[in-house]
Amino acid sequence: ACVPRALVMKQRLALIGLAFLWLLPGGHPQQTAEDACSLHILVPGLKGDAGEKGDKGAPGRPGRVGPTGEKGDMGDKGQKGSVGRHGKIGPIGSKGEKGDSGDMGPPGPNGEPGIPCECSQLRKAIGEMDNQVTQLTTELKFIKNAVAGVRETDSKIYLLVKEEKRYVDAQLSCQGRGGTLGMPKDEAANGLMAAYIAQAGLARVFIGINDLEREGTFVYADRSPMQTFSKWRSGEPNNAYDEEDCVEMVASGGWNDVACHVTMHFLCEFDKEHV
Ligand SMILES: [Ca+2]
Ligand SMILES: [Ca+2]
Repeated sequence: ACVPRALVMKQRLALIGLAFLWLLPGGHPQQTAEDACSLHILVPGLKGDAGEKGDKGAPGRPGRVGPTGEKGDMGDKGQKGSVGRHGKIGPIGSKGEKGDSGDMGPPGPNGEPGIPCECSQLRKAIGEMDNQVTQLTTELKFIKNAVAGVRETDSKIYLLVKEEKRYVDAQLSCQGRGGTLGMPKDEAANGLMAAYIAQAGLARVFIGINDLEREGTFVYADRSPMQTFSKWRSGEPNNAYDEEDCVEMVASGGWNDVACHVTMHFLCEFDKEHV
């Protein structure tokens, strides 16, 4: 009854082990089980007096974490912190709208005096430009006439120039464009020129026939002599007042000798080869 249960179990196991050992041939009997039994089978003595109080023990291990407590009241607001560092530079913004124009600035200082001009050269240049303007104006008139319409045959182009000129100037004007005053050398050419004059609504124009060099001997503007063909109106040429050395054509196609210094419109002709 004094032996604890665990010890009894040990004793039984020891006895079984002992029985095995006895059965084994040449085996050595073991004393261990018997010793262990003798050690444990002790009779307790009388209870002694209470010992002195021992020293305080070492602190125990921390206990388990307790359940979450109830939420406490909010504390007072803390003090404002110091200003933080500058942040990074942000992305470039979109382009703004165009602003209003600024006020006009003050006038700048006067410039330094210029170098005296080569006035004679400038005058010469200006004079040349004036001439060019005059030339271009004349050219423009010619082009206007040309746009108004020309007449042409297989070999010739005829142009009525609606500028009033004396015979010599009229001839020069035609020559300046590479032609001469119109020279009707046959019926066909004369008819065409007459129709042209009539359609233009003109009464008379200078044509390229004259007897300037030798009275009574009419030649064409290119100095070629009269051939068999002529279209003198009746009674012409009459050399009236002894001064009629140039020739006009009237709208019907007839010729008449007239004074060269009178001014009237004129008719130029151009060889197509030379245009
Ligand atoms: Ca004459
Ligand atoms: Ca006459």
